[in-house]
Amino acid sequence: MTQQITVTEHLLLHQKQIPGATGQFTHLFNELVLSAKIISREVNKAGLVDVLGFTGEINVQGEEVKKLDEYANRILIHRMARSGVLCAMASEENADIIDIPHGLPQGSYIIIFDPLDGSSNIDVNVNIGTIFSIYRRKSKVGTPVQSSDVLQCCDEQVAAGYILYGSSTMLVFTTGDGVHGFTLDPGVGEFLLSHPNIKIPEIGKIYSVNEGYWPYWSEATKKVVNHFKSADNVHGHPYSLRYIGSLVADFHRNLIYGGVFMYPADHREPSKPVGKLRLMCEAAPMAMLVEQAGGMATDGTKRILDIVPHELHQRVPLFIGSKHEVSIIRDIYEGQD
Ligand code: AHM
Ligand code: MG
Repeated sequence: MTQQITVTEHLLLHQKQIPGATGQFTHLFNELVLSAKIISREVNKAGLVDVLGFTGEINVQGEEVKKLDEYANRILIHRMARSGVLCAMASEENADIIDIPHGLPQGSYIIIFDPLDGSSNIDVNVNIGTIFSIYRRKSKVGTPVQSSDVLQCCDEQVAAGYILYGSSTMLVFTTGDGVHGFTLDPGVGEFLLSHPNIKIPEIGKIYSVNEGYWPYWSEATKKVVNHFKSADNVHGHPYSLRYIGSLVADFHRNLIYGGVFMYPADHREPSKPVGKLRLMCEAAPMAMLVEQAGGMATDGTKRILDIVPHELHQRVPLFIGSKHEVSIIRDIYEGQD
């Protein structure tokens, strides 16, 4: 650890610099951090569930055993609803906007999350993560929340980040003043500042994409991927391919080492090409992070943060990472129009 500073201390120090700050945001974040610790504890014992024979529909307490992603979703909804500073939530796991239950105090923030992204990796002990995105409502406090409060332009995010459940648990986030990484010290149960002011290298050496979908890609997408596979690029040799299939882990590696993550639109559905990743709970928060770290995020041609969502679970192609690689991708797609 470079400094023994906790995430709460970091926020309090930062908050002092914001005129008119009320402490609501710090409160929201404290609830998020506690949820992350609870989810991390459960993720860490996921393998033991089999060993100890707790699988199946009913556990020894007679309770239904929930899948880990459902558990993470429940924890987040339960804790965040009681933070007293939110007016609405949305989750990748829930079709609609989640209202704050009647009778609980409310505030002006909105949180959108993917409770456990990459959850198909849980059974094989591969890294997974929680992704979050925070907005402030536009309509008047005390009036019913409008869908336009949730479907705001992605550039209106006030904070975004993820928790990576890996060899250690890390919280990486931005409130618009750079990207900071905190590592959970299990001995003291605190996230400690381990990666202050993360900057993504301007030029990377890694490309990350599920190349198995090659037959479903457009000619432009094949050209993009060929650029990184060939020797005809800035390095004079092919890039390394690294793909975990877990966005948080793939993104985190490229953030630190430099490189580009791609999830292009494809023609798996014959109707029209579509990306897989969700704009609001996956692409937008990662886009805010990468820009704050000095990188770029586009849907091929358009900046992700310039997109105004028209629905909660909208999907989008995603190209995100170091400036050099994302610019090359944009130039290739723009040249194909
Ligand atoms: P999920 O939200 O259902 O977990 O799916 C999102 C995940 C991302 O973590 C990852 O980048 C992507 O799906 C991998 O998809 P694929 O298996 O098609 O490569
Ligand atoms: Mg997801």
